[in-house]
Amino acid sequence: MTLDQLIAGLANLTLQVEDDGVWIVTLNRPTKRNALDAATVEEMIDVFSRARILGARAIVLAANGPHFCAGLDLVEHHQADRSPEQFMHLCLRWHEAFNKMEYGGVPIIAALKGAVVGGGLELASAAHIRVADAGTYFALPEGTRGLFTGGGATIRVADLIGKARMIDMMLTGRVYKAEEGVTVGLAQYLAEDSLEMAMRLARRAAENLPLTNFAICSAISHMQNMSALDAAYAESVVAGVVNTQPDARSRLAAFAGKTAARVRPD
Ligand code: 1HE
Repeated sequence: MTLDQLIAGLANLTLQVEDDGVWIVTLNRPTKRNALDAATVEEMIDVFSRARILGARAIVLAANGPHFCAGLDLVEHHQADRSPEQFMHLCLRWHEAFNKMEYGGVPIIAALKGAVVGGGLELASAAHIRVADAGTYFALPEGTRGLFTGGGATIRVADLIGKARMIDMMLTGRVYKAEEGVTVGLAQYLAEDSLEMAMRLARRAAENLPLTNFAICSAISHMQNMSALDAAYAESVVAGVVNTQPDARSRLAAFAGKTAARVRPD
C-alpha cells in the first residue's frame, strides 16, 4: 500500500506528512469526542503497522475538538449488544493497534487535551511520550460504567502510575488534572500548547537515526517483558546492531573531532 492509498482509506483519522518525515495522525471524530469505534481501531492498525515502512521518522498523535479521546464508543457498544466472544475479539484489535504503536519502532508523541479517559488513556499510554496542556484530565471511568479496561490499561497505565493508583482511579472514578497527572507519571510534559510542544519533540526525535529510534521505541518495551538475565542478553544484541551501524560513524567522527555538540544542561 502506498502512502496516498493509506491516506485515501482514512475516514476517522487524518494523516498529514511533513517534509522532515514527521507524521501528524489526528483523531477526527470530534462530535463523538473521538470515541473509539471499531472502524477507528482498524484505521489505527492500518496507519501504525505501515508507518515505519512508509518512511515515518516520528509521529504526533493529535485530536480534533476539545477532547483527546473519550475511550470506547459506548453507543456503538450498547447498540451492538456484543457477545463475550465478540468483545474479546474487539479488544484484541485494540491490542493489535496499540502494540503496533508501542513496539513499532517509530517514536509516537501524544498531544493531549481535555478528556483522556478510559480507552482514551489506554491509547495515550501506548504512545512513547505524552504532552498534556492545562485543560487535560485523566480518568478510568470503566468502573463506574459497569465495565473493565480492555485496551491494555492493566499493563500500560499500571506501568506508568503503579497498580495502587490505577485501582483507585477505577474504584472511585478519581480524576487526575493535568499537573497532578504529570506528577504521578501519566504524562511527561505539561505545556501551554501540547500540539506545538509535541511537534517540537517529534522533530527532535526525527533527527535521530531510524535504527536507533527503532531500538528505543521497540527494544525497551520488549525488554520490560523479559527476565533481567534475558533482557541483558537482548540488550547486548540490540546494542551490537545499533552501535555499529554505518550511519552512526559520521556522528562518532564529529565527537572524536570535537565538532559535535556537548551535553549541557541548557
Ligand atoms: C460518546 C462518547 C463515548 C462522548 N462513546 N459516544 N469513557 C467514558 O466513560 C467517557 C464518556 N464520555 C464523557 O464522559 C463525555 O462525553 C466527555 C467528558 C468525554 C465529553 O463531554 P462533553 O460534554 O464535551 O460531550 P457530551 O455531550 O457528553 O458528548 C458529545 C457527543 O459525544 C455525544 O453524542 P451526540 O450524538 O449525542 O452529540 C456523546 O454521546 C458522544 N460521546 N463520549 C460514544 N465514549 C476496550 S475497553 C475500553 C473501556 C472504555 O473506554 S469505557 C469508556 C469510558
